Amino acid sequence: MSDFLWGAATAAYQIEGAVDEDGRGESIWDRFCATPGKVRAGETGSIACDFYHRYPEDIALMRELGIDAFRFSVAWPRVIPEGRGAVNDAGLDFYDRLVDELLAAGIQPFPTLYHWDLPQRLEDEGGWTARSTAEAFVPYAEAVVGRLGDRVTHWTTHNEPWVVAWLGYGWGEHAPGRTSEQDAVDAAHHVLLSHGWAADVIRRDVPDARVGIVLNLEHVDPATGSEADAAAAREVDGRANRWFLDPIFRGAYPEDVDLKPPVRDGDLAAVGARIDFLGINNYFRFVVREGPEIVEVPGGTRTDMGWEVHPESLYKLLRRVADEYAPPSIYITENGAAYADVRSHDGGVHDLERIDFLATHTDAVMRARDDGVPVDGYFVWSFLDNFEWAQGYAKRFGIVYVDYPTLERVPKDSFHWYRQRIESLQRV
Ligand code: IFM
Repeated sequence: MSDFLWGAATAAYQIEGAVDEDGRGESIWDRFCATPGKVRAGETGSIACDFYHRYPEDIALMRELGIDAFRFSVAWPRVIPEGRGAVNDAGLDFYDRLVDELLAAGIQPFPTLYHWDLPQRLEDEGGWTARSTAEAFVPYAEAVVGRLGDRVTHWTTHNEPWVVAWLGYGWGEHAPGRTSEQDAVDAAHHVLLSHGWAADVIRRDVPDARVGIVLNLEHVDPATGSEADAAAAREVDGRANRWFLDPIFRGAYPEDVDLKPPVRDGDLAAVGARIDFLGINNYFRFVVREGPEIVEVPGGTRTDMGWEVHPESLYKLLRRVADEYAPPSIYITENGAAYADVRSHDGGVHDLERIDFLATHTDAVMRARDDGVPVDGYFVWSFLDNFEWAQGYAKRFGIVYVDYPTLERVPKDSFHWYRQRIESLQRV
């Protein structure tokens, strides 16, 4: 079991704060948060967990936890504040220090180049609906890789292109808040294209690089045994899963999904170029009936996000991805649960539901691995409670509680449970 990586995941805008420091430019999330009515209670990421200043203390906690790897994202507006053009060395310095501190603690850095904080300047020029944003991603990747590539081997280009496209451009629930189906489709294609182009640059500049992309994938069950429900489930699967898996692994969008991406000659070869690993983020399954309509199954337990707890679906998802797409390696790059955690009289946070969630989901991952799925690591979402996008700070996903008024960190019971789980499996 020693080659299996146990980790924890985060993202820049959700934890860093320090939005006006060291030359960082404005991101679409700064703008979205400043727009009344977009984020719960008008909350913003301007302080968040103050990870920008407190990362040494947090890495000390990671060390106590015993994780092998830490997944974080790099903020494009820190590195190239205007999106394209001048590189801001002070922004890169932060990630340089972070990587050094992680390595000194014996923790492998797993950076993601894009976790949703597009420089606002690029959004003003069309954002991900414009091919020029995919072009701008390449020099940004070059700048980051040029600085960190001597110490970082595992590189992720994007986090959850489906969310970028549909929540950001299709349904307006995330920054930049647009509501057009065609914008979502254009954005998704340009995100995937920029992944392919950046992957080339990473391989060129980092000889031993392992390059991947992170997709949010969900197992889909039809609500009944009817043919109509099966067809509806296939439709949902097409838009949520196959529309991203097919171009990455087969170099083609699925023909049964009626969406028209702005594909030019050579694009699909770039998107479909070999990856070294697939990152899978998974939180729930879909149950679908004719419509298609996503339905809530009565009974069962749900997290504070209202998401059904269904570990068997993670097992099925992993088997299916391995059987149909054969990625050389898979990391569970996010899995976890939000619960309404409180600090109790004894000062601790007794998050038994999260422990149960993590125990059953890590069991499902290990079962898939035993059955031959090439899963090489598991990253819990999240290390810290953090800014949960449009839900602000109301949803707590961390295994470390953050007392926002003081920014004090309090390891939850799940932190101690995870430490033991890592320790016991490392010994196997
Ligand atoms: O907080 C997010 C993260 O940024 C991306 N994946 C899902 C998490 C929980 O919603």
